[in-house]
Amino acid sequence: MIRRFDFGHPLHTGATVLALESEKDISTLPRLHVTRDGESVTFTCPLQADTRLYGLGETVRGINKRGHHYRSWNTDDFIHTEEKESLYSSHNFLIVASEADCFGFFLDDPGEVIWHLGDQKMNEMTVTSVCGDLSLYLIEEETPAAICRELRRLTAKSYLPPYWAFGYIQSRWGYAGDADMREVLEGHRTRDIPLDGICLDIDYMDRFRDFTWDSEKIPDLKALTHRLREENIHLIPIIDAGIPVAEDDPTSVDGVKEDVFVKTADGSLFQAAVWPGLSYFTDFLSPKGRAWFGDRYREMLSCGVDGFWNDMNEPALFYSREGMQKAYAVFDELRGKNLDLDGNWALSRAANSLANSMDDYTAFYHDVDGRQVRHDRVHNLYGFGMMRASREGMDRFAPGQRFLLFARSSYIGAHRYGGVWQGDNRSWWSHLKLNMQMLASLNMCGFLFNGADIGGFGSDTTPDLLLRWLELGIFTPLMRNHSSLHTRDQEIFRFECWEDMRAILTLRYALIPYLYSEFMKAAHDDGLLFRPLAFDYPHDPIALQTEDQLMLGGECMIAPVVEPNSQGRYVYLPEDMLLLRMRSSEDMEEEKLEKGVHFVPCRLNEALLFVRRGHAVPFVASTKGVRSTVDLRGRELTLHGWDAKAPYTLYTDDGISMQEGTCSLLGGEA
Ligand code: MIG
Repeated sequence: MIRRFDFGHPLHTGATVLALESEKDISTLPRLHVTRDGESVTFTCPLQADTRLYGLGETVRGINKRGHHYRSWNTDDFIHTEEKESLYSSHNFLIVASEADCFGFFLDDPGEVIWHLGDQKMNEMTVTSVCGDLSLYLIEEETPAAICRELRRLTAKSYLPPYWAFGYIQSRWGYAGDADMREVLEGHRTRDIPLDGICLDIDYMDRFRDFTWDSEKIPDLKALTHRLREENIHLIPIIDAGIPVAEDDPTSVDGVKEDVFVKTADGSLFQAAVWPGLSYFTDFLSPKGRAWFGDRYREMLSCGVDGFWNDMNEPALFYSREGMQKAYAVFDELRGKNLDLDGNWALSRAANSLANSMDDYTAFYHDVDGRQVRHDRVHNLYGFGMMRASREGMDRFAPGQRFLLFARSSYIGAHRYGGVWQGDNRSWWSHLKLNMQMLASLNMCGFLFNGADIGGFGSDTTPDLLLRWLELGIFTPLMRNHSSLHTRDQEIFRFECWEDMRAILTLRYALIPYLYSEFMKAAHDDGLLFRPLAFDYPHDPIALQTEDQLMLGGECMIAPVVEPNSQGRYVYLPEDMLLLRMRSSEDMEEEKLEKGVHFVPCRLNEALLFVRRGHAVPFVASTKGVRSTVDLRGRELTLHGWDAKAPYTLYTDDGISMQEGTCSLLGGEA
């Protein structure tokens, strides 16, 4: 059951789709004690010793969020260390679960929200809405999974990616055009490493200008997409949020003419720098701004592009002129001085506070239902609006067709427009684990289609880390290897052990029918593709505490190795399961393991999957000659389960339209 409680004057954010009246008497809100301080509203709730807190989508730390504080404030911060309070998205959804009680709530508040989840007082949680204008949706259900299902009913069904988007995607900051595409294509195809997509990063653009491409690097975009498509590869260009301030840029000129950019209090166009230099920012909160931006995708779509990634949409701001003036004033004052501690601080603060500054975020306004609203009060909706704009543009271009779309910044509800990736992680083992844990939290918030940069974005990866990461990546809906400029080459074919990596990739392709099927079932039934063990085994004390294993679909569990130099790991089996120790789709061992704790050996070139007793997972019987998802068509499937009798319901459809698919029963009583 969902109940709505309004505070202050909530804005219409577009996050929810269910028409629910707010309850008149706020004092009937159970469990959460409300206090006010000026504009802000705080919700306080005691935490029992056994209370677990789930949700918050894209955040650092474990699956149980208790014991830390978070801040909903979409931020381009590329160093995701343990203490970070914000990443690129804000997902204000939390589940409070204990033996005695279980409820969840979604704060539809696009401004700043502070979450103290037992980090100040261990037995108390406080959640503060800084602006105090919000709708609180209280969800009361028996189980966390049922609460997540209700959230989805409130915020609509999941986005559906095309089938090919489950294929392996190769990306790198630096890929700019024909030559890079050829090199990546050949690197994979000549070694029979399967591949379905290649990303283009900002360097493909003409001077980082959205909706342009550098004619030297890409003389003919249509020809490029066609050439790649002949190899069953899809081209996935990046689109940034900012539009350059440039009179020779037709997009910019048109946007000014159409009056779609955000403005400052005096009515002038707001400007801040991103990659192309000073830029304008589309008002994604107004229908007019969204329609305009969405239509800009048209030209690339008509050249055959059918996948995009949206970046920099927190929005990230490098600096504004005003911010720069202030910094120069500080530098001028300090020039030539003998700086003591305070002086040093002042110097570095002046330089380091230029980007993403609150001064800039409070300097411009959005048009929300005809009202001018200052950006900071709706900050967390910007990426959501950009996703919505681009997706609606694609829908207008080709109604009923599925496109690949994933974005960096989002808000609850954006899961109906596209997927997300987890942003600029690093080639750190801790981020491999974080990747897995965030999978669970993002699923709870509706983002079934997600993944992290495999191998790590920043820092130099190592072959063992990449291998282990691929061994998790084969299960994630978005399976993209991406790395930063100035880091070591990270494509599979650059490594001495590429054959091991390729062998692991064959597992991905063997599992795509299962992953796709489970994804679509979760999307249609408002279920979760990945769940913490606690969701499925709520009365199992060990399952309640398991943070490094996840249930995947209805049939199985994953427990990837996330530590360096490990030849195996401890795995907790909440019930009897069939262990699949897999080196490739053609090379796996099966072992029946009983409920309990096991040390499971797992060499560097092996991935693990655990199938629940009484269930079966279908694999493509042979992936010989499979170079992309197209080659999976019509292949025979084999069921792997504890016993031969376990059936599996496979969901299939055309993979590209919105047409409903069919379910077929595989196996069963032979
Ligand atoms: O500020 O386009 O998260 O994936 O490669 C860096 C360059 C901008 C950040 C994205 C990353 C991408 C990079 N972008």
